[in-house]
Amino acid sequence: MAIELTRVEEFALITLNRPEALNALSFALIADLGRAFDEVAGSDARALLITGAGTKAFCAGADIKELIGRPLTAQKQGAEMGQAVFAKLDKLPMPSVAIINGYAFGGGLELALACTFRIATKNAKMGLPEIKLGLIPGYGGTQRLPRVIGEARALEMIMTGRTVDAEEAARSGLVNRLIDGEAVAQGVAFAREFSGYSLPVLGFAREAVKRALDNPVHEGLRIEADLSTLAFQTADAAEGMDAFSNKRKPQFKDK
Ligand code: CO8
Repeated sequence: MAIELTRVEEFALITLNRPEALNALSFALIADLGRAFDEVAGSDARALLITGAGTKAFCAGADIKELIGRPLTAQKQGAEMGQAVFAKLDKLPMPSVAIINGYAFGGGLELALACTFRIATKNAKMGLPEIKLGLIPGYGGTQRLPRVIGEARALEMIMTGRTVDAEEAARSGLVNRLIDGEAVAQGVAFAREFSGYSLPVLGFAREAVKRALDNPVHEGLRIEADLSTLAFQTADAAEGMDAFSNKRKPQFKDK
């Protein structure tokens, strides 16, 4: 397998494992990812962390060598297959964190964009360079990047194909923060900032924010009212408010 799915304490960890090709996304690797996302979805992991093997790259994008000379129908099916696999990641019941430990180009950045959060080492470099190959992104980049950094910045990255360094990525909101030290340990520390909260309630928060970007504000406010009422109905909400009143630490049970 070109990926490894392991456990780091309460978290699932996927490591893209083709360092000789800078962890490029072969179609076989994408299929492995799909199976791994299904396994993580059914597990008790509090979050999923994704990183790249080796010291150079998170992921250098789609495997360019596999794309050359493909018939159009196969190319379209390939894009749809990649999009469907990344949609599984986007819809996991637990949050996900891309730990960008080097290059994240093309499909590699698109994979990171399908995660809930992105953190990056200070040497990380990111971009959607497809235009330099005569292509455009096909695994969700044209849709998710503008939702993360806005239309103008997304168009600039996609139409110039330029590389963004870690500092710029943090300034533009492309990554949530920069990390120092052992990358997976930093990912664990980042995930612990939210992973003790109620998973279903975290899910309502993710859903409400995602829907904000697809709906006019009056619709979004209605969705927020519905989802915040659903959160209020959970046993975890009762526990959280009771713990506050009694000045004790809440014990959330994901119910
Ligand atoms: N695909 C296949 N092999 C790759 C890729 C890739 N994306 N990136 C790197 N490799 C391979 C290299 O060919 C090389 O292998 P070999 O030693 O056998 O020649 C090895 O990895 C190391 O790479 P480099 O020697 O190039 O390493 P450098 O440190 O000099 O450069 C870079 C690193 C800058 C990351 C450089 O490798 C690079 O520019 N890579 C390509 C980045 C890119 O253009 N990515 C976008 C790909 S297109 C895409 O992701 C979406 C397409 C649309 C999707 C729809 C599909 C159906």
